[in-house]
Amino acid sequence: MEKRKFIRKICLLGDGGVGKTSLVRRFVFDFFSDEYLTSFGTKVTKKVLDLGQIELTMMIWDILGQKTHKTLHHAYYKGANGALLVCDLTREETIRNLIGWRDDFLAVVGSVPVLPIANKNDLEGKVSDAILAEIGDRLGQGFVKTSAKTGEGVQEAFIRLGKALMEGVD
Ligand code: G3D
Ligand code: MG
Repeated sequence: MEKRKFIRKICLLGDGGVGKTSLVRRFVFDFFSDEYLTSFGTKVTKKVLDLGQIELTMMIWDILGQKTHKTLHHAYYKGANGALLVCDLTREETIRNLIGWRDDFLAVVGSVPVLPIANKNDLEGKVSDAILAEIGDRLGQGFVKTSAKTGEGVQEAFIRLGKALMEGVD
């Protein structure tokens, strides 16, 4: 049977240096063939996911530079269908800041799936699971732990968001 095809926009949100660009690079093998820059400093990369009966083309929007949720252009969020909220497990403030990233994003796009990602799981000096659980509660779901360096959890994170985007589509 022919697969049903969908195209969805997702944003990578989170403080500078948490590993957003590294996660995209790890996830998307054909990184150099399918990218373009927007005029307001964003890189967009395309990745096709095979989700059984569904072929989902993810347009992955990545902010360039060290923007904060307060300085980010709303054109970055506009039309997004979901987001990965990325923090650095060794820097507590990047975890707490995800609340602001989430709130600003949802204020622009409405109610869409977001998935919290705790990156740099390969490093020493990580914050306690109690802190992750506290912020996870406030975000409404637990963190997926990843390492863009080793690849741990990276496919799982994007595929989990992809499936959430396709929920309700039959
Ligand atoms: P950003 O796009 O969120 O700003 P980057 O973050 O992807 O540019 O990553 C920032 C730095 O963290 C980079 O190091 C990158 O190699 C490193 N990094 C990203 N993900 C991981 C990870 O999972 N584990 C480890 N150990 N490092 C990671 P540099 O030195 O280039 O600044
Ligand atoms: Mg980056």
